[in-house]
Amino acid sequence: MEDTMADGQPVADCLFCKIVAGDIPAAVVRQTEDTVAFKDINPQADIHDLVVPRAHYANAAELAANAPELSAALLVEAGEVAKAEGIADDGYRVVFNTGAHAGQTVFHVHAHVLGGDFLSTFGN
Ligand code: IU
Repeated sequence: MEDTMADGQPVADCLFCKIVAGDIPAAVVRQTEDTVAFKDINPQADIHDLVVPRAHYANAAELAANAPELSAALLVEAGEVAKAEGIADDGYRVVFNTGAHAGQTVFHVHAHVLGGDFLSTFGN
């Protein structure tokens, strides 16, 4: 798993830090003081957005351990994104992949917000 200082400072070669800074374009859905939400470039559902804190933390556990208020803000914002996308009432999924075995490829914590139709469930 990627190791960082966990102080929230931008990381030079981090893709999502570059999107937050506006250096790489993204289809932004919503922004707050603390977070940016944008469309996933390789959607796995009808609606598939990513919600990232502006501050850099490698994964959800690192975020929660070092910035608990920001981790709460990220979850609140995932709900706001679902509302903005019109999927809040029918239901949606929030996923945090953590580490290689989970398939995490970008080591700046991000909530996947997935919905728009029935999603496969564990075991069926
Ligand atoms: P993961 O949980 O680290 O596997 O998710 C990373 C996501 O970032 C994945 O769904 C990619 O499609 C997505 N993504 C993106 O939206 N824009 C990019 O430029 C790149 C990846 I690279």
